Parts: sequence; C-alpha cells; structure tokens
Amino acid sequence: MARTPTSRGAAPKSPSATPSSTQADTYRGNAGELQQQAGGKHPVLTTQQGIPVADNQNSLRSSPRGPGLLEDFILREKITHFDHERIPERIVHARGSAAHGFFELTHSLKRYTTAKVLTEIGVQTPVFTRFSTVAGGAGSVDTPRDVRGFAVKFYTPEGNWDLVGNNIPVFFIQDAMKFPDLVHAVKMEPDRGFPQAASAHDTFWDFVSLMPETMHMVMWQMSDRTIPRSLRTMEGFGIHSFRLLNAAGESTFVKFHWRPKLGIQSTVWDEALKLQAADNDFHRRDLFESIEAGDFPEWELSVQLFTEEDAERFPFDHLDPTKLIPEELVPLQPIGRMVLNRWPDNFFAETEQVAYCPANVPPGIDFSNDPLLQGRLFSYLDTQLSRLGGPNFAQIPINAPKCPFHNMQRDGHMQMQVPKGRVNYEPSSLQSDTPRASQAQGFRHFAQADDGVKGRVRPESFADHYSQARMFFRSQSPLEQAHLASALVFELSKVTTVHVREAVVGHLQHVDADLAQRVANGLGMQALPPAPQTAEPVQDLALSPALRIIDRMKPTLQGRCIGILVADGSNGTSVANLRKALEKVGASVKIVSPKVGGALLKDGTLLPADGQLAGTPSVVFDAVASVLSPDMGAALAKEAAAVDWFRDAFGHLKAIAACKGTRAILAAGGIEPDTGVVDPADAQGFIAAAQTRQWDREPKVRTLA
Ligand code: HDE
Repeated sequence: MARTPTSRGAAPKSPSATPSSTQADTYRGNAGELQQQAGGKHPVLTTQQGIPVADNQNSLRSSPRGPGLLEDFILREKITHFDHERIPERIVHARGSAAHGFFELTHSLKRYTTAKVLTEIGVQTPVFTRFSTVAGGAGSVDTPRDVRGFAVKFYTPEGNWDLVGNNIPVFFIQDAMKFPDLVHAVKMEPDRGFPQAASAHDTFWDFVSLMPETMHMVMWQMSDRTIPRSLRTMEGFGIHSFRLLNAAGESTFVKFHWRPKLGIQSTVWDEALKLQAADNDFHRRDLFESIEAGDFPEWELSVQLFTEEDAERFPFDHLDPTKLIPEELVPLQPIGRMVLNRWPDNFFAETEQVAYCPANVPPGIDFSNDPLLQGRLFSYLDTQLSRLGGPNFAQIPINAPKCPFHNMQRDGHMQMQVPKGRVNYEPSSLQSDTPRASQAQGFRHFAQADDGVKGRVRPESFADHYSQARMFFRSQSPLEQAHLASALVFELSKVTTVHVREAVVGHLQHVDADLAQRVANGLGMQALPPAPQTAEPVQDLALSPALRIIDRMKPTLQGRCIGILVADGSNGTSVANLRKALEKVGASVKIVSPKVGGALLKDGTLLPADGQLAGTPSVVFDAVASVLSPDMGAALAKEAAAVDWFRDAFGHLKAIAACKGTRAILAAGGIEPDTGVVDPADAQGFIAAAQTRQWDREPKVRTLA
C-alpha cells in the first residue's frame, strides 16, 4: 500500500497516532525549532565548512520515498567524518584513564641537575597523567591481573618531560629486541583471538618458561600489585636508571618513584574477578569521582640518587631493567608532590591522543645505557606516526609544550601552524629572527667514554635471573606469599600444555624451593619437575620489607567508600548517624537499596539510593553496613543479591556493620560473624575495622597455595 509522506519528510503519521506538536517538531529536527524548545542560546549547527544546516534528521532524497542523492554534501561530510573517528589503539597500554594536575617541587636537586622542574621549589608545573592496563584492548575492563602504566607528562618551562613508567619497578625483559615477542605472547593468542586482557594462557607462560630473565617481574606480576584497589593507591616507577646532569656537566644516576598519599592498597583476587563483572570502569570511575568530589589524588615523587662508583658496589647491574635498587641500599629522597585535580574535557582529544615518549627530557636529565630504555627511545615516536597519522602530532594541544618553541620543521599531514617569512632553513642571513641553537641553554648529553667492542651481546652482569626474584618473594609477608603462590596456581592451571607448566615450576625452584613445592601441589603435580641450569649461582640478597603491601597499608578511611544497605522500614536516624561518623573520618558513603528510587524509612521519609542492590554488589565498596528492619532482613535473606552482598564482603575480608535485622541474611550466607562484623550503632568499632582488611579471616574463607 502506498503511504503518503508528510510534506517535510518525517515519518508517516496516521490520524490516530499524531504526535504532539513538540514531538513532531523534534522529529522533523528543524534546528531553529529545537533551539526554541530547549530555551537555550544554541548556535546554529553548521558543516565543517561553516555552512548552516537546516535539517539534521533527514538525508536528501529524490522524492520522499525515493533514493538518496550524492549531492547531499551534508550527509556525506557527516558520515565520512564518523567513518574515520577511530585511530589505532595503542598496541600496548590501550586502555587508560588520565587527569590533569600539577607537580610541585619541595626539595631542590640543584646540586645534581640544571632541569628547572627539579630545581625551582614551590613552582607548580602542569602535568597530564595517564594510567593504563597493558595487555587488554581499549574496550577491555579496568581490573584484570595486569601491570599498570603510570605515565606523566610534565609541561616544564624547558620543554616536555615524559616520565613513562609502570606501577612495578622492574620489567620482564632486558633488551628491547624481545619486546615484540613478549607482547605477542601476552596478548590474545593469534589463532583464536582470546583471552582478552589476561596473562593466564599458554603463550605467555611458554615465553616466560623460555626466558628466565622474566622471573623477577613475574613475582611482582603474581603479587597483589597487579590487582590494585584504585589508581589512587598505586605506586609508580620510572624503572630505568636515568642521569641527572648539573651545570658542571657532572652526572648522577637517578631512579624515580611515585608514592600515593593514600598509601598502597590492593584487592583480593576473587574480588578483582568479580569487579570485572560488577563494573568494567571501576578504576576510571573512581578517579573521576574522586576528582569531582574535590578529593584530589596525590603522590609524592622521590628519587634514589647514586654515582657510578656506588653502582659498582651493587650486587647487580643497575642498567639491567629486571633489577631494582632496594631502598634499604639507596634510600628514597622525597622531592615533590603531584596532585591530579582536573578531569579531561574530552576523552579522545586528550586521553586518547596524548603521546608520551621517554625520549622527551629537558636539559639536565639524560638517559642511561639500559638496553630496554635505549629501544624505547626509538619506539614511542615511531608508534605515534601511525597512531596519530603523521609528524605533526606534537601540535595537538595535549602534546604541545606550554613553553615557547621554534624550529625549521615544516609541512606534513595536518600542519596547523602558518609559519611566516622566507627562511625555513639554518643557517641563513636573510632574516634576523630565525631560531638558532644555544650552547648555553641547549640540551647536552653526558660525555660518556666508551671503549667497548661492538656486538650483539648481553653483558655478563645481566646473567643472574633469580636472586632478586628470591629477594622479592622472601621479603613478602606470609599472606602475600600465599597470594602470590595462589596466583601462580591460578594462572598455570589455565595453561593447557603440561610441559609449559612444568618448565615454570622448574624455574620457581631457583626462586624458592617452598614456593615451587606449593605451586606444584596446587597444580596437582605428582613430582617436582627438574630445575634448569642457572648461569650464575643464586644469591641470598638482604631482604627488603619495603616491597610489601599489607604491612604498609595506611589504616585510614580517607579515600575509601562504604556501602550502606537500606530497605523500606529502615531506621533513618541509625543510617544518618553512621553516615555522619564515616564521613567525618574521610570516607565516602553510598546508599544501596533494593530499588534505586530509594527506601521508605520507618518515619515515612524517602531515602534515595545511589545504587540498586542487584546492580551494586559489595565488591565496589571497601566495607559495608546495613540498617534493616527484622521483616526486611527476613525477606532479603531469600534474595541472592543480598546474601551475595554480605558473603562476598565477608570473603573479601571487609568489615561489616550488620544490624540485628541483617543477621538472618548473614545466616543464609553461612557467615559466622567474627571481630570484623560489628553493630552499626558501634560506629567507632566499625571505623576501626574498616580501616583495613580482616586478614586473619582469610584462612577461614579460602584455601591458599
Ligand atoms: Fe612501553 N610502549 N615499551 N613500556 N609503555 C608504549 O607507546 C615499548 C616499556 C609504557 O599512557 C607504546 O604510545 C617498547 C617499559 C607505558 O600512552 C609503544 C618497550 C615501560 C605506556 C611502547 C617498552 C613501559 C607505553 C604503545 C621495550 C615501563 C603507555 C603506544 C623496549 C617503564 C603510555 C605508545 C600512555 C606505551 C613501546 C617497554 C611503559 C609501542 C618498544 C619498560 C606506561 O611505543
């Protein structure tokens, strides 16, 4: 049946379904009419050429029900732009979240460097900091077991300084030559396209088993460092040794460390797994919400300074990026703080297009010969050429220096500048204002003597792959050791090739015989596989308790989030008192209720909820409380979402404030209350318990390797 279209091309209207005048106008999409409806001062929509657009709803057709016309430049421009909206995601560190802020120096390093960012106390240098996971794609989740990137761009008065680090102070490999192999091995397997964002598969562990230099980093990767509670509770490290150069050209080696003001905190593995289902954006949301609340994430920057002579006395080679310098050997000196206080205006323009590069250093900072760093100095610029489409990516606002810059580089894709004048070369005598190199201000490299023999070689000083792995493992608290052993069991249980599992356990024997045995038991191995030959005897290095997490967690509710479960009939005064006490000590509080609209309290008032019970599991909180009437408690004891809420909180070692009405739910979850389960009326008792996890509960809720 032929339909009669409306004169302005909107959907056919039947008399019985005539839209209201407002709906009809919206449907036709006349820009002017929409402007009036919204009552705002909207500018007229235009094409990229500035041509005003009359209709943003309908493409141009030869007749109302006829084909579209090529002549429709408005449609073609819109669709063409849309088709090209995506740029290649980062080959590693694709998923990230970033924020603006500042770095403020508190201690001058003038004796060691000329870099103003490290010498001018009190000056606030703008920064843009991006945190990332490594293995997953841009759309993957925030909370897999993975190393986190920690990249800071300092917009210094002498050009951009990019400190492109991770949340772990060592790396998997010693030489840039192996990076593509490492990344291929850890990413999705090429034939099947899975697993996404996970190292628990054959190719990764095959690579590890054949590259024992990975062993130290693998210990860190299997520790709770790779399941952080929040981006705000992660440490960061520049990893490589860099050099500082002073005015006399003297060099001092430096390692950079970021320490979170809130202290380091991690999740437990089962919680991290469940977070992947509960909230894909858990870390991004947490960073956003803390900045929105004015609760600005902050880190202290510290340095380890040492000379060539100091380095010669270390029982390892500091140029080997699989080694760290224990702070018991070279203490950390705090020099400043970084505060992140502004969320980006636009994710793509800033977070996606930001281009970090470890080669970006101002005069006074220089590189070491670390062979991994040397490879990185090439890779990052190269990768931006394909990611951002050409050599002018430094002109994108997020990448441009905030100090004056001048050079003779010209033209190229997406050139945004309009250089004036005749001279685009140097030297020239035709113009008096063209840029010239400056001996006084210019970047200088350390004049290092080199009398070696050219070749593709690994220095012998890089040969010991196990001593620091052992030091790391043995420095951990017993519970952290158990987490690490259990993580190895989990990961290797996902490896289907038996000889790969065996080879890894073979290496573990050099790290620690007990660890190897525990992992072998956890994998159900009947006998310990043979240990490979080592190139060097394994040393028993001094232990470094500073490498732990659990003992170093700060007992605080600052930055922590507490969920309070309420339902119809809850006592509003109890909820308000608890909330007040928690907020007073710096916690943020969210109300959870069976319905997001809220709960009708005992006194008849409505308490709106921040989250619906079924969609807001307890994994997203640091501790939970509940104020429920006995009737509602009994009713919720039959709801899986409520029972899981408490069972998971208990299993994840969180403090629980459970009122009498809640006891029925705890019983349904098989929870035997311990000292971490208190009454919500005892706010101080709850605060004390919620400042940490109930670590002594762990053996009661799971068997660790
Ligand atoms: Fe990277 N790395 N990397 N990397 N890396 C990239 O650069 C590379 C390494 C790190 O938030 C890429 O812009 C090589 C160590 C971070 O945008 C790429 C080698 C450390 C980020 C690249 C390494 C890092 C990257 C991908 C071995 C810790 C994300 C996209 C020689 C110190 C930065 C891009 C952001 C990103 C190469 C090793 C940290 C391909 C070749 C060691 C935090 O250029």
